[in-house]
Amino acid sequence: MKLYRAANGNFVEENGRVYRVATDRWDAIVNHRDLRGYLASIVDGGKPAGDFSRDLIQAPLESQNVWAAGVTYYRSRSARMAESKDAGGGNFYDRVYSAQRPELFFKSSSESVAGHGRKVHIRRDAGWSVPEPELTVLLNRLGKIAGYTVGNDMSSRDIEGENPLYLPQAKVYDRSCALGPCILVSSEPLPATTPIRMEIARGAKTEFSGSTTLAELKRPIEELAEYLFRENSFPFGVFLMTGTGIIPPDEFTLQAGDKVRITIDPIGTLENEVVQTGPLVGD
Ligand code: DO4
Ligand code: MG
Repeated sequence: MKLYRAANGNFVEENGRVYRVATDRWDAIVNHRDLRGYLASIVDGGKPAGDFSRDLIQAPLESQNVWAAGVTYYRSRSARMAESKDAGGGNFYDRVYSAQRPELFFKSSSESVAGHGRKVHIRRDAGWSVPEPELTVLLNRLGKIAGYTVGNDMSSRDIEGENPLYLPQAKVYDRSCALGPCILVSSEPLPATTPIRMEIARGAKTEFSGSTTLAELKRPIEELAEYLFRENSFPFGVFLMTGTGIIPPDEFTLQAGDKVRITIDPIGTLENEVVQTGPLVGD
C-alpha cells in the first residue's frame, strides 16, 4: 500500500485505486500502532476517491526531520576516499565503512525537504555537486520501520572533499534533501534484490544513469535505526536515509535545469529539477 500526502489531504493507494484517509493529521497517521492494518481498513471499507491528483503530492512528512547514514556502500567509501585524499581524510571513510558504529548525521529539518516534482538546490559556492539516491525509511516514534520512500541526499563533493569537517555545509542547506513520492507500507522488508536506479537528464540527453541493489547495502537497516534511537527520541518519528551506492564519475557535476529521477520499485519514482538560486527566502 502506498500512502500519499497531498495538498488536498492524505490518500492510500492499493491495486491502482486511491482512497482518502479521513484524518489530515499526518503525524498521527504515520505513528499509528498498526499502520498497515489501519490503511487496510480504509481500503476495505471505502469507496475510491475522485479528487486525488499526482500534481498535488507533497513531501511525505509533517514534523519528521531527516537523518542520514553515510558510507554504507563500498562505492561511497571509495569515492569519498578519493575526493578527500589531498585533505588526508581518506582513512576516516575506510575506517567508518568497517567500524561497528555507523556514520549518522542530521540531514534536514522537515520544512526544508523538497517533495516529488519540486526543485532541489545546488550551492552557489560549490563547483562539484551530485545527487545521492537513497532508500529512505520512515521510523515511527518507537523506532520501528513504518514504511519506505525514495530519497535524494544532494551533496557538494568539493566542499566535503576539501575537509570532511565541512560535511554539514556540503550536505545541509535549503532543499538539499528530497523525499517521495509516497510511503510504501508493506508487511515484508524490501528484498535484497530491490534495485535503486538513477537517471540525470540534461535537456533531451541522459547525462548519467546508474543502478545498484539493496544487496550492496553493508549494514542492516534495523542496526542503523538502533544507533539513531540510542540517545535520541523522536516523538513524531523520523526519516533515515540509508546511504548511496551510486556516484556519477568524477568529471560529472550537476547544473541548473538538470532533472534527477530516482526509482526504487516498488515504491515509485522521485523526480526533481535542479536550481541554483540561493536560500529559500520568499519561496
Ligand atoms: O561521509 C559522508 C557522507 C556519506 C553519504 O552521504 C553516503 O554515503 O550516502
Ligand atoms: Mg548520502
